[in-house]
Amino acid sequence: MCKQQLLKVLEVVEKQDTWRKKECINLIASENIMSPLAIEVFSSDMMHRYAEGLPYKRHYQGTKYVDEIETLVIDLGNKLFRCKHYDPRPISGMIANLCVFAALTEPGDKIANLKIPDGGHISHSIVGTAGVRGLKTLNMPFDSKEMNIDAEKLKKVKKEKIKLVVLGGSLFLFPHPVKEIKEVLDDTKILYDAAHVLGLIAGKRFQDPLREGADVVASSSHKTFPGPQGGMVYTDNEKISKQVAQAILPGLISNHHLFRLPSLAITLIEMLEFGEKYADQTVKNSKKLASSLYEMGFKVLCEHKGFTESHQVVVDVRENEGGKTVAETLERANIICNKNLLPWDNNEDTDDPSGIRLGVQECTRTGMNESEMEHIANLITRVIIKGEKPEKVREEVIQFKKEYSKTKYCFT
Ligand code: DSN
Repeated sequence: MCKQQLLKVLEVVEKQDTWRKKECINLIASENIMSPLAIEVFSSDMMHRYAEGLPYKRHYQGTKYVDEIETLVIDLGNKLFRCKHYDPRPISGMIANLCVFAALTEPGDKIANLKIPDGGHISHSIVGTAGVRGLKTLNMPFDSKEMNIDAEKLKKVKKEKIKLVVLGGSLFLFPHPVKEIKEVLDDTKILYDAAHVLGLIAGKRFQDPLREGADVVASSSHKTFPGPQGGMVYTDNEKISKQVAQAILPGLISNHHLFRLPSLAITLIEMLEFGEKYADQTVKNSKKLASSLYEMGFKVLCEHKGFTESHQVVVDVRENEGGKTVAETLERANIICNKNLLPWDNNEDTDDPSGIRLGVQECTRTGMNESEMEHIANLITRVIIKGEKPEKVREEVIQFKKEYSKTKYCFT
């Protein structure tokens, strides 16, 4: 029995590695692949150890090399994101948001957020992390044609007592109007959730939230930023950094999953070296995938704005049987994306929303450029619009993927 289960574990892992890594076109906008070097250092002895606290001020002995790596990570984070206080300890993007909520709000306070169908992440909402903190929420006005926050209309809610504005999100095509919102809500603190676009920010290809007026940035480390799964918070404000540090320990995280740190260090170095080229190609690719899908007959959002300025392409597939069926049909062809709520959906439509969301960052990391985006658009069109059997297209996808087995924009 025991042996059978062991063999099962090995078999399932091998299947995962073959299928998702070697045979699929991966278009989930919140995923990425680490570089070979980052993978190599991922399973160091640090995975077994404890190091509560800050480097060289730990609550445990035996941490001298962890201290060295974490100090390096902090220095590299400050350099890449041009900030003064980079903290890599939050163990996920949601926890990073919670650390900021714990630092800057009290239960009962009100935050301004985006509704989930407008792109807000669940952690910004009362069904998620904001609710766990006991916060109330005020949904910011959203222009679904422009796919952005309506800063003008936000002026009307200025009188509402808002403790924190949360920008950034999961459906994120265009830079948010950080500067305009700072002007409207002057001394209200702004948290910018950079999880989706962190790699583009690092590559100077999206927006620069701290320079535009955000007080603090929280993020995960594994979407457009191709690091190990985890989180981070950064700011220029010393007081906020100390409040966040207090929220981290003793508040929310004891040990901060040390095995991530060497891989994070490698990723930060590689993003300093290759980040601009990678971010640039990512945005070129998303624009090309979007325009190709549009020309082939799909209702891609925001044609009038060039479709996207991020890694994401958003398609309204109500005419094509809806988000659930389209995403499931594409999976049968080994094209992996997710169904997604769009602004005109209700929260309750989660099981079968209007849209699909495609992210090109992982394909870009494997060396795909504009011509490959056109090819992918064609494969999607054949399955969804022309009605070709997904299983037949899957064979072509497997062959196509063989050409893209290496990771680019990194040291080899
Ligand atoms: N919900 C995830 C996504 O945007 O895919 C991120 O946590």
